Amino acid sequence: MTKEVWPVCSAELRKGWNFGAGLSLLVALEFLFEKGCAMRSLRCGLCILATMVLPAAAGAGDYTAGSLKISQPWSRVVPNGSKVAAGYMTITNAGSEPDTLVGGTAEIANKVEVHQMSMSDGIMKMRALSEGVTIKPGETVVLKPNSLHLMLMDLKQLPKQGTPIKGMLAFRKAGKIDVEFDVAPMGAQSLTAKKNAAVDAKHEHH
Ligand SMILES: [Cu+2]
Repeated sequence: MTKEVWPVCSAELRKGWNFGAGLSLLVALEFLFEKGCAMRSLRCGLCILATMVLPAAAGAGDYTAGSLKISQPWSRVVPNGSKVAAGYMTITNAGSEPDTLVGGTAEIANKVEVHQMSMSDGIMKMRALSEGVTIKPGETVVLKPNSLHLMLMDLKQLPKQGTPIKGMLAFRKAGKIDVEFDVAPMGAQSLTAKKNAAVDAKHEHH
């Protein structure tokens, strides 16, 4: 299990790992206090294993809302003076009914809308999706640069790299879910863009 998890180890997963390690410490303390009981010791041993493995498997930036799984909400730094920033994430619908992301909130913005960017006559155009974006059963929708995104509008504060933005996502059926957007550097194409760029550069040298 861990073998499949660690190759995608990111800052997020390491955060999860630290959290897991903290829990493990608590469980280990309980284990020491209760060592008189063999059954309990066995149970605690299993707890330790579980807390060490589960946070890594779930990822600290993943959220569940009903049958929806929201992976790694993120944003990126924008130029000084900018009044808008974007929110990105991957949403998978594991349920049997469609659901719709209709909007949300972000602590740094007065307003959040669902937007779509598309090419029209060679020009990138952006429009608000007043109906939101629907995720069909079994479907995965990716909000990413130059595509679907949440628009954080009328900013009260600029996104700061490394400082997560607290926010909320609103779904028609699953309701409201609190999330945090991790903040990537300006122009990043994904949360792990730095890593990918390094890999690409290496490939170009071949
Ligand atoms: Cu937009």
